[in-house]
Amino acid sequence: MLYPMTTPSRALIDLSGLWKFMIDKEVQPIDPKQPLPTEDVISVPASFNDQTASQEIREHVGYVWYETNFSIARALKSERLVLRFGSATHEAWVYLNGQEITHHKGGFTPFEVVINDYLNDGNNRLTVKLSNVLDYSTLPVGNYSESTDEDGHVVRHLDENFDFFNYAGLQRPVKIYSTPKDYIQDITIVPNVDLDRSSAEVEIKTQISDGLDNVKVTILDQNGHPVAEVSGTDSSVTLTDVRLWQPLNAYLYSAQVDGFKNGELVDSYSEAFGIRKIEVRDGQFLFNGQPFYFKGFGKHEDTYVHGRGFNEPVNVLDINLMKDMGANSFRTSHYPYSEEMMRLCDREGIVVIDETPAVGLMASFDFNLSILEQDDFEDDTWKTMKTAAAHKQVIQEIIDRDKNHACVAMWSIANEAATFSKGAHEYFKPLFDLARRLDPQKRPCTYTSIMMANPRTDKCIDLVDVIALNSYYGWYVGNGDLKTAEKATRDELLEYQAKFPEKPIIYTEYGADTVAGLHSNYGEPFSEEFQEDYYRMASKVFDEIPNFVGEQLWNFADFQTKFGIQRVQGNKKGIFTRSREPKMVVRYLKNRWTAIPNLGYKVKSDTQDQAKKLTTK
Ligand code: BDP
Repeated sequence: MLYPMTTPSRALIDLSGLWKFMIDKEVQPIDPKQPLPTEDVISVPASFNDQTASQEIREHVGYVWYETNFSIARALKSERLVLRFGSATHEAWVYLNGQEITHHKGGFTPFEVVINDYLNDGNNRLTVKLSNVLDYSTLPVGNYSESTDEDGHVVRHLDENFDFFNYAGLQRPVKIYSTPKDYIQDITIVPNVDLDRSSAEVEIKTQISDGLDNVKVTILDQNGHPVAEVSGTDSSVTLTDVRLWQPLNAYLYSAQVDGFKNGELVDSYSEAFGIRKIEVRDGQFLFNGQPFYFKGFGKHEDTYVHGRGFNEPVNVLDINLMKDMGANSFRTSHYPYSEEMMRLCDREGIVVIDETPAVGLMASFDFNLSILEQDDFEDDTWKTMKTAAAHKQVIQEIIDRDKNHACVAMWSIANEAATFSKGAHEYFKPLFDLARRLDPQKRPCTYTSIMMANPRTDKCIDLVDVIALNSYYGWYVGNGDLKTAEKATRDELLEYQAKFPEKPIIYTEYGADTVAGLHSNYGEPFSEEFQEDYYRMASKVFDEIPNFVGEQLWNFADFQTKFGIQRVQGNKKGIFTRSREPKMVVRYLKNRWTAIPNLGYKVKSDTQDQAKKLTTK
């Protein structure tokens, strides 16, 4: 799916700004044929939750309504006009001038609809009804129930089956873009790199509407100089002396695609891409032939006031803070992030593990590992969850959206699912197959596993290319006891390595809640001293394990969660506060990470030869 942008043949109208807003109390029906019966406003894009002083709005479960008005410049009227939502969380019904024009379920991926047939000459009223309900059929997963109040009205209850606040609303940009009537529908780019020759065969597939009869593709280097040209909707071009897209050293080419009709140029679109090769081999994650070491974070889209809403200055700051610390990567825990963030990472050379919103796929929580170790252990998860259809949809949508991004190095199919329970393999196998089939760049796939799933209990490790572990020894298991944690961490990693020697291992979560400003002479849990001791302990073990190729800690910053006795205004495992002030541990990690090279930190002998060849070029 193409990102909406202006080109010589396309215009863009941004509908950001103040929209009318109301929660639906479900007392009186709301008629989308009429203007919304409210004068209250909310800012778009952003979550609605933290923009008012009302607890009722903040914690509302059910439906909310948005409305804005726009008109279309006369010059654009003859064009094909597409209304596009960066996301609408979690389910949307869209009405234009009172008519329902589209519906989309899933709160973290874009969708669009052609609006020409519904437009008025003058003012147009765009109304959106949203639901923030999550249940056992949605991703993320929510524990949902209903009751009735004393007046007989339905009261909806949602207990999130995950550890982040259920922010919702029109959280990403809403835009209208124009294309000519005959237009370029999609572009797929696959670079096949020959590292020895410093060349690449770049495949470019273009989907076009029926009216176009020819396509010309010009490849431009990062300075905009043409380096190759080819025509046809299914073309391939060989580039020599290529500049590789490397972690923290990005280089972007672009494919300028021109669509023709009877020899006349009709539509143009320019898609950026990087040339890089990703392989998983012999317990290593190779980036352009060299062993890559992930240094970075699990994150959230979470900031004050914006909630989960698009906040570009904070995105820029976060990437700058990462680079300053010597970090090179993050995971889009626990849902696809905004397209703008992916485009930023393409430019900055930040490596992204791109995660679906599959979080909460676990019916029970129990650290009694001896029960789990029984071969036929089964909890209720795979009988209760009805998420397979939603899961397929999000895999399709995330790959469709992000397939060309150079920054995306791996797909994460789920976070902390009940992979230790009978039924998990049957559930996940088709999803991994689907992702592998759909991804034109055939990136590695993984899921991040919960501690209850270990080398003995996890039933799905055969499905992953990289073992990605969320581990909390010293925090949730043996809180405060770093000596025991060190041994447990080492033993577990060695066991994984021995059992699956060909699969590289990374940590996708490890961390300790830390209250900024809380200090302790005794390094007690929750203090900044404990957080630093905890990370020092983990780092020591990581460096001992040859197949351990990456540390993504939990979390980049403190973030908002649902209420809970373990959460004081949210999760405090950030190494930065929610407003991005550093906790003490940042200095330690900066020293560690700036000393660890992005490529070649843990080199095995055969890749050493390959690496030498490359560096002597
Ligand atoms: C893991 C989850 C993550 C939580 C984290 C924690 O993947 O979403 O926020 O633990 O408890 O279970 O801090």
